[in-house]
Amino acid sequence: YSGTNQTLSLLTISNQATDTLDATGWTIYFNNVGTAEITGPDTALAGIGFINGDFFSLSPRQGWKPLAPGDSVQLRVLSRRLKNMTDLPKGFYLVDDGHPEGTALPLVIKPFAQADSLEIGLAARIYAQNETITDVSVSALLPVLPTPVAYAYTTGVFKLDPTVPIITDAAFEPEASYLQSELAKVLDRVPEIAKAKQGKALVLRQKAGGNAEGYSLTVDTTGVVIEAATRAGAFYGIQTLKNLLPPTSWADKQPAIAIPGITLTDAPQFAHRAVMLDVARNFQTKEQVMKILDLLALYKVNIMHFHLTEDEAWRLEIPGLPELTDVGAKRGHTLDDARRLMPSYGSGPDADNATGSGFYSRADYIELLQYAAARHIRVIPEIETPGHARAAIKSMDARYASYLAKGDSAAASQYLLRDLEDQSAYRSVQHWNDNVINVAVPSAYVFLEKVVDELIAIYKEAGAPLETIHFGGDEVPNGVWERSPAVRRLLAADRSVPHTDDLWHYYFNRINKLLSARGLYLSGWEEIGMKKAVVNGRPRMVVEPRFARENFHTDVWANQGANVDLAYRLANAGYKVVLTNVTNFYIDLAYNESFYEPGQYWGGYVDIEKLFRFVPYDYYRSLEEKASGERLTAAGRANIVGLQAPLWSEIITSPERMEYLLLPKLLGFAERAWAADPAWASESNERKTKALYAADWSAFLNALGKRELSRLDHYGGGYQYRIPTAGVAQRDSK
Ligand code: NAG
Repeated sequence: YSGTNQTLSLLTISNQATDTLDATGWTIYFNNVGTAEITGPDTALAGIGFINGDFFSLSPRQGWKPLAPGDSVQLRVLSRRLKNMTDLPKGFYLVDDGHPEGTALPLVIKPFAQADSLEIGLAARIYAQNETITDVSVSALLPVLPTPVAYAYTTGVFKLDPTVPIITDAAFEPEASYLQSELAKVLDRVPEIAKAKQGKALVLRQKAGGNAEGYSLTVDTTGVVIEAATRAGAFYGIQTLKNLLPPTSWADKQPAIAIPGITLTDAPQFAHRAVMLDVARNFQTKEQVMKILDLLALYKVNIMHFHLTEDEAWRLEIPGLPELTDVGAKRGHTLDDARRLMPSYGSGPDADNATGSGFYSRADYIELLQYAAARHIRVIPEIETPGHARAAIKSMDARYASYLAKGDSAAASQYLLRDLEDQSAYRSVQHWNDNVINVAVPSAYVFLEKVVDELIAIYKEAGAPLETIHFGGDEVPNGVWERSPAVRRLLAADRSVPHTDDLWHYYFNRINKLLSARGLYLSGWEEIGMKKAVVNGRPRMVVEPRFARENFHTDVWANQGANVDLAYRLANAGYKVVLTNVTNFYIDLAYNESFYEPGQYWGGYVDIEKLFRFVPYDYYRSLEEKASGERLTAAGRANIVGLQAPLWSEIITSPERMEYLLLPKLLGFAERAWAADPAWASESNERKTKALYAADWSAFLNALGKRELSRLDHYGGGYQYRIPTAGVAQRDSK
């Protein structure tokens, strides 16, 4: 039963084993998003205890009767309101004398009747929404998504077959081999790369001038010509050519493929078109990341922001700091020993859990960087600090303990990330009380410098570009550092840091210097450009212009409440801004309010239209509720460097789930990041805006539904996607 704020659920524990579950001597552990308690008379039977993060225990109380094989017991549990399946507890396992390492308990979920009745209203609303979409005939579809700058279909069809060679200017040789390998997937023989043009050909030609990533493309009966100034431009011309092939071409190799004649010119609206992958909360293999990189390239995304470190894991091998991956990349049953981290997000007792544990070796990462670079995708690594850093902190604690045991106290504390005497008390947004690096201990900088230098070396060896390292900065909880002797010593010794609140700038100043000394610039979440202040008697975060001139890049995400205009305030103050708005771009948010739809919803629901309708230079127009605030100045406008869609992975426990959340939302994102601002984005007459928008949205959705989904079925072995605009969630979604 769900009320406005709470849900009462029944937890049934049934003994399917052959032994009796005794009255004492066992504990069941599980993960849950908020606190939950056993309620009513059942409190006599068992109690739920909070451990840390999202980790809980359930243990018997005096009233518990031994549970014979085949018997079950029901416990009433009160929790915050469970709105969708993502809110349900998971990762149950039992620890007792017979199972000291824990044994996973299968979980069966039985949704309550109320959940189904909600689906009916939702279906009706979506049905009405779908009725406004007009039909576009297949011959009039947009030729390619994201929408190109200009195009015209011409008569005449080009018959592509393996005898047609690829002819390239020297500058585009790598792109020519890429094209060759892509065509090898659709043609039954591999076309040649030839020197001179005789007859039909696929031509890659360098032509100076124009946008750095722009290109032009012509298809006629004699072949295909792609012209571009840069390798990136040629690469995007090739992506368009791939998109012009009938989607089923990717299903089977064929002797020939017909491509309709077209002339097309194109260039991106933004130079920074980023998708963020969080592989820390749940891990994804190198192969799966490569599969995603192929998809990003197909839709002209050029940056992968790689969220490699978190409270719940550290996913990259750093030579010289083996604990980061020996301990920090492993989750399994523990209440905190020095071998692994406790379970999170349902990862369970098994330290070999495929998404709870795992990391990229240095060689894996180099391979990923090279794979991305060949697809003109830059990989921005994120090292989350000073908050969201529990895995690193625990790993360095483990290192400390092992060197101390060997009697080497200098080596023990070399990279320590906390003040051992710190008495500060806090809880992070994700409920950790031990996830913030102490920025006053000198060893923290020794650690960060080591990580930065190793990262630089990895990129160098891969031959991949590295311009910035993202240092996180989000969600540092109140209360940190306040009762730390190391902080007190720093405040006393350094006049530039008069107060704990000034530690923020002390810290990012040092990180900035560390990076700029190595020719890199600093990126972070919006908080790196802000400071704590008191406004109208209330504590509030305000823009701190101090670093604006240092070329900091901020990813502005929490555009809600008093911060609805924060992105524009930061841009106007001089910060380079990547619009990462939770309300429109957080693709980890559930598609809609269906109980069966996986995803978070703290920033609202995000379906494909939320991404499609985003207006970068006036995003108040894109919000569900009327909002206004500071507007972009001319200088501020120049500081909007691009757009970003993050995919946080708290609930992404399989590659299928990852693709389901990413697709087809990614296409809505690519449209806004690449295509020019549509006419409806700046039209002031409301009636005209609506009409222009309706036509555009229909054009986009028809191209998506009548062509792109079929491509996603076949391209790269096929991707899982959610059917766009359909009201009721696909219940078989893993
Ligand atoms: C925010 C957190 C992030 C979390 C996400 C889920 C940012 C910058 N921080 O609370 O750690 O995974 O939301 O949507 O987004």
